Amino acid sequence: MHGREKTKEGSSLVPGCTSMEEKPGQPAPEETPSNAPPGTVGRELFGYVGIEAVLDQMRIKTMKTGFEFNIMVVGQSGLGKSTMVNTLFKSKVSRKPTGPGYEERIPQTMQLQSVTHVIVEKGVKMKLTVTDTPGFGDQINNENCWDPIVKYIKEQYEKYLREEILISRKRKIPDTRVHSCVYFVPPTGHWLRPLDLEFMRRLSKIVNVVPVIAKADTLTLEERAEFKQRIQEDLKAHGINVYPQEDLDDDSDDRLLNKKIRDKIPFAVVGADTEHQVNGKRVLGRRTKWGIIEVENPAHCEFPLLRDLLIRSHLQDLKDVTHNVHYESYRVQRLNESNQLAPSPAAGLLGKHEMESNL
Ligand SMILES: Nc1nc2c(ncn2[C@@H]2O[C@H](COP(=O)(O)OP(=O)(O)O)[C@@H](O)[C@H]2O)c(=O)[nH]1
Ligand SMILES: [Mg+2]
Repeated sequence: MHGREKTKEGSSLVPGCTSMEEKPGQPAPEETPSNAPPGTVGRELFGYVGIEAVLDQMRIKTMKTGFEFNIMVVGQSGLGKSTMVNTLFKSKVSRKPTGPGYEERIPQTMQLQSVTHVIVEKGVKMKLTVTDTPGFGDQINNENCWDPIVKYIKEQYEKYLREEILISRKRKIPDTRVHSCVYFVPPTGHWLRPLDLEFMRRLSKIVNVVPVIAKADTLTLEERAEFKQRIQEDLKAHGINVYPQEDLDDDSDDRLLNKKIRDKIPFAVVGADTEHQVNGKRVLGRRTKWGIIEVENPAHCEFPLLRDLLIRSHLQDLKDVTHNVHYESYRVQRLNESNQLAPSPAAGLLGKHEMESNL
């Protein structure tokens, strides 16, 4: 399975073509020896092909169509999920103007709700959607508290699948699939609770899970480091494969880069949607008795690492893994089920009741 298929400049586009240094415009040598090994014929015949021009075409196309990226936040009530959604949108991703000391009232989240912002930067358009989920953990019995979230994630795969199997497909299928699910761990400083382990175990099978230590300002730096290590051990011991999944690293470059990230996960984050004046600059932060904790300052917390991973360095990889691994296993499972249930695959897939009973 190829989770991380990336197009690297000048590399694997056409494996046999090594004649990039040949000058454009030069006539291709025609005299291909008849005993040439198979595979060299095309190269000899075409000479310089100019395949790297495809990179410009891809860039222009992406700029024109833009791209969609969907994040979901999950975790117990009161851990700062809704605040984090606001932090993401108010931080340098797309700074919304707010007055000093401005505080937006965050109502308690009662149902799944999505906020979408279209961000245009240097001509590239990104539609960023963050889905906020109601917290859990308030009930005495938390059994099956993951059901609505798992259902939502699968419903988005189902929507995509239904568009994909249509005979006349849309040129671009709207993508509401969750590309990354940020899981908030309470800052207890102890081990992971069985509830969090079970929740993440289930989620990690269907979506890219990025765990974070919530409200990290309530822990000292030493406590954060210790807790982080315990969580890493706990996840490993329980076989929970969070993002970036080790078994999906394609090559040594990937391994090197992702190892650094894996060592830092879960990020110890602080959320805030209030701006303060610090040294003449407006910063997003939380006022505490020790001063202002700046959420965008890497010396204060790891929110910048989370944002960079999601929106900068790993955005395309999160999308690739969602499509090639998570969506793919959903698709295979659904088509297998339909084949067993119905004489024709499409007939099975299009049965509404069947879909609902499967979610
Ligand atoms: N100390 C601290 N408090 C936070 C942080 N993020 C949010 N809060 C506060 O925690 C409370 C619950 O936040 P909310 O975003 O509604 O949590 P949700 O239930 O997970 O959506 C609010 O009073 C927030 O101001 C944080 O990083 N640190
Ligand atoms: Mg909330």
